[in-house]
Amino acid sequence: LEGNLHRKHEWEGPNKKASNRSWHNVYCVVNKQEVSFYKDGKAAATGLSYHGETSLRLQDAVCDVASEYKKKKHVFKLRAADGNEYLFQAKDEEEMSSWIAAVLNA
Ligand code: I3P
Repeated sequence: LEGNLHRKHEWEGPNKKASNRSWHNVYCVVNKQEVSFYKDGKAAATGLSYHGETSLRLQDAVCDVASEYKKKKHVFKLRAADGNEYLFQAKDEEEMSSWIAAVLNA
């Protein structure tokens, strides 16, 4: 699965809050037990990642609706085994469910 999502970095490691905590529109690609981030679909095609970020390993990741996050709708959270945690906002419930399923099945 790939497409645009709004992303907020919450944790950059166990007990380490992310320093850049604002929401950004990123193009996300879930593939082969990894999620990769790009500025847009064109950048994804060239393989040039968003701000040079490395892909996030999805093995043993936890992904679910961010029911405790009330400021925005259709938000899900993804916590990777390395302690990175992100919030993602989809455009509606259906899109959110598709992303959660894609992450869990990656
Ligand atoms: C952040 C930005 C985020 C906000 C975050 C701020 O500031 O306002 O939208 O998260 O709050 O730190 P900046 O743009 O200056 O980096 P929310 O939208 O979830 O409130 P936080 O630090 O409490 O997560």
